[in-house]
Amino acid sequence: MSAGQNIVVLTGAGMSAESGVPTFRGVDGLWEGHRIEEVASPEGFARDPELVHHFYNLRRAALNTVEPNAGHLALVKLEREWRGKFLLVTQNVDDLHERAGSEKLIHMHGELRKARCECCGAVLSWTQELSSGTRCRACGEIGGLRPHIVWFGEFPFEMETIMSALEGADVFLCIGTSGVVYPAAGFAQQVASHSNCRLIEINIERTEISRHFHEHIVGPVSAELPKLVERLLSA
Ligand code: BJW
Repeated sequence: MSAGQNIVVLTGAGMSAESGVPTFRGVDGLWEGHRIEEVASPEGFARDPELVHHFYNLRRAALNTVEPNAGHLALVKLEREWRGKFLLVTQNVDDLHERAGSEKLIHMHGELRKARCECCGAVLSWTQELSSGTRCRACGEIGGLRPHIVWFGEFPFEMETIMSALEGADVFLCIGTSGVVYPAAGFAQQVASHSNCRLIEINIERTEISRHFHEHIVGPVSAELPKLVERLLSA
């Protein structure tokens, strides 16, 4: 199937669940009693910056304890062996795709291991804790650094590149996302409406967007994605 065909892969929290990164809307979907919308918004950060920094500090530190799973590795194989254009778009802010070896990758919701300075705009690699008292390495200002994360109400990164890849996609593969957060939740419908693109979803359950897919594979990514990649590469 891969000769001259373009593939876009979208991943969500279910991609990293088996690596030990909690999803947002599962049974473990609350964080210390807070919904994600309360901590992942500019309003939440303005209201209580230390709470929001604490949330991201814990999650950044937790990245040290997790590893890519068989699903991440399968996508690396797909990228290397696919003969058409390939783009991996992740909503995840962990770095498991790049640690597995993925290269053509867009983090549309940002990255936990980066900080951004609201004073000078610098985007800095960041593996330590952040607080309202942290000094920016680029401009020296204190208090301007925030997680380099797309919060509710903010514009996701690299949307032009993503939209153009979706327009030219022959295969759209959607993995481990509940399909409730836009604009990513709209990608499947968008692709289905304007092309002959084949749409495939992998999830442990049906989602809000399953009806748009030609094929809905039920099961965990670590088991189902390696099988699907073999099938796509041999078609
Ligand atoms: C497995 C598995 C296994 C488990 N194997 N599967 C009203 C209507 C429509 C839209 C809006 C509205 N009001 C506001 C909006 C817009 C808003 C939005 O969508 N809100 C909804 C809640 C309604 N969106 C925004 O504000 C976005 N910006 C925006 O829209 O700008 C304007 C714009 C318009 C047009 C074009 C472009 C821009 C920004 C959204 C920012 C999202 N940020 C977060 C948090 C930051 C990151 C962080 O802190 O980590 O991103 S929210 C959170 O949800 C996170 C995720 O990336 C995102 C998606 O979640 P995901 O990945 O789907 O996770 P879950 O937990 O929901 O699902 C996991 C799935 O995995 C489940 O289905 C499981 O079954 C499955 N699973 N284990 C396979 N082993």
